[in-house]
Order: sequence, then C-alpha cells, then structure tokens
Amino acid sequence: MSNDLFSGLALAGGQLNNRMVMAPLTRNRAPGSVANAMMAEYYSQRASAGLIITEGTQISEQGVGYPATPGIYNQQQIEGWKQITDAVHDKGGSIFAQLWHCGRISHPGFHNGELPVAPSAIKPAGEAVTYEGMQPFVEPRALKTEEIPDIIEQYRHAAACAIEAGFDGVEIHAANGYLIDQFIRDGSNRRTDQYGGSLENRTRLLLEVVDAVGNEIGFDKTGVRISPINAFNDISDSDPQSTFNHVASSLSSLGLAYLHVVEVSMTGDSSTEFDLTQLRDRFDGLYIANGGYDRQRAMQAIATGSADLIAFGVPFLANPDLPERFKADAPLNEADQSTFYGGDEHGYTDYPARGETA
Ligand code: 8OZ
Repeated sequence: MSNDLFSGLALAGGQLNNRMVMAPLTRNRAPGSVANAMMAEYYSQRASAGLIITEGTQISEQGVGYPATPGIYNQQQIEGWKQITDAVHDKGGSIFAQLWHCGRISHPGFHNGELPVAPSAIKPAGEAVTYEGMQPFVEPRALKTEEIPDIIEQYRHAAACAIEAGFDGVEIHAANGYLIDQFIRDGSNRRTDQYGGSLENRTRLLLEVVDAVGNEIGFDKTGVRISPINAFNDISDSDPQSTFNHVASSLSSLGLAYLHVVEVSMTGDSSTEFDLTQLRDRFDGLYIANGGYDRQRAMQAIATGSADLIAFGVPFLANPDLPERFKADAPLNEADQSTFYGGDEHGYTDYPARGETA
C-alpha cells in the first residue's frame, strides 16, 4: 500500500486524487436555503481536495437551525447544487453532501413559531443563531415514536435529491450535538421507547437512517460523521467511550464509504481519557480523521495508517489550493474569523491561491 497524503484512493465507485478532505464548513451564504453561483465558485476553487464534504445541508424545513444554510429536499435546491457538483467535477474533484437535521439546536423563529424537535424535551444551555440575532435555546418538543419513520424518510429523500443533484455520495451528520447525536447520547436522550435507554436503542435512529440512505443510494456512497469528544451544543454522555465504540462497531461491515471522526472538542475542553484508536480498530472501512491537523501531523497519520484520509476545515477555508501548498510546503493564508458565517465574497471566494494576490 502506498500510504501518502498525496496518493489517490478509491471511494464511492470513483477515484479520489489525494487523501485530503475539505471538511464540512457552515458558511451561511445560501439565502432562501438554495445553493448559488457564489457557492459554486467557492467550492470549485477548492476542487483539488481529494474529497469535498459540503457544509451542513438541511434535509427538510424541520431540520433547519441556522440562517441562510442550504437545503437538499426540493427541486430548486437540487438545481442550485447542480451548479456546484458540475463545477467541482469539471475540475476533476469529488464532492459529498452533508445531510443535516439540527433537532433541538434550532429556534421557533425558523419553524413558524413551532418548537424544534428532539429525542427528549431537554433544553440545551446556550443560544440559537437566528435571523433576529442570538436567542436563548428553547425546550424542544420530544418526537413521538410514530414520527420517527418520517425523520428517516427525510434523510432518504434528501439522499435521493443529492444524487439527482450530481453528488458522488452523502455524509450523514451524526456529530456536534445535532439531531442524531442528540439521540446517541444519554445527556439529551431520556426516551423510554425503542429509541432510548440502552446503547442499542440510542444508536437505532442512526442505524435506521444509514440503512434507508444506503439502500437508496448505495452504502459505498454513504459516510457517517461522529464527534465522540465534542461538547459543542451542550451535548454530553455519561460514557462516551462505550457509546462510540458501540457506534463504530455497529457501522462496521455495512460497506460504508467511511467513518469520519471529529477528534477534538470544538469547545476546547479536550478529554484525554478518550481512546480514538478503539474506534479505528472497531470500524472496518476508511477512517477520516479531523480536528487540528497540520501538514506534518497529517502526513504522519497517513504514513502510519492511523487514518486513511484527513479532513481540514479552516486550512481549506483560507487556502483554496491547500493540497498544492502542502505538497510544496508553502506558507498558508491566514483565516479571517470575522467572515466565517454569513456575508459576501469577501473572506469566501477571495482567498488567493499561491502566486495570486488577494
Ligand atoms: C459552526 C457553526 C454552525 C454550524 C457543525 C454544522 O458543528 C455545524 C456548525 C458549526 O457541525
């Protein structure tokens, strides 16, 4: 095996140009929930990534939780995304859509005054980002057991839309405190039906979503992202090692595209007790590592086999030509935090490639 960050890799029936993944990055530049030409320019600039994973993309109106995030559940949204998948494919790149339902990390302002839905009626600490500024999170409405098939249907439908839009596959967002993660962890799931309680029950929604999506578009075109250490969005678990070992084992041998693991906490409080190698060991398939990797650490992780691919967030945001820069060991652009969420081309499509000027 040639274990090299810059070597190709077979995935989802195609061939990736390298092991560098553009991590999903919420940018809030899709007014009306429809992907647009400016986004096509942004993603196509980054098409030298081995794989692009889109920003979180809601699977339904119910799944929305932030302003100006794109959707992938109606014809207009499919047409919007086609510009992007065409632009990325024209440059020889590969792109997966990240399928997202925010669950309780939302606000009634997005739902005509109705409550966001969640496994249990437990209000997260913190504030929602709304069109009217930051607003305290509300106590969500617990989903009824008979509503769960509709949630799964939303994922299946969105996956079908993603393929129609020309995506090479989808990533199921089961990380960072959103709906699926809310089911997985016992801090947010107090259900007494078959979707709560035991590890098997808390993982059931994820597995049923994976099953529906995999049967719709192919398991080899379906990836899953988890974040066992992350405390973002007030998510918690009494025994994350057991929980996520079970998740990794349950997903193994389904023939998935990959398991994508956020290896850090976005809130900065990194647990030293969690052993990530237990996930890698339990999952029989490609492993994407994400979280604070630089060039050196990424090359080493691929060379030693601790990961098959490395996802970079902020470095790709600020460097459209990140693979070329890493190959040349060239200096990187500085990312401008103030333009991460919302706005226009500035801080979005105007980061220069090497040799260009801003
Ligand atoms: C930061 C800001 C808004 C959304 C995630 C989709 O954490 C996100 C997100 C991150 O996965």
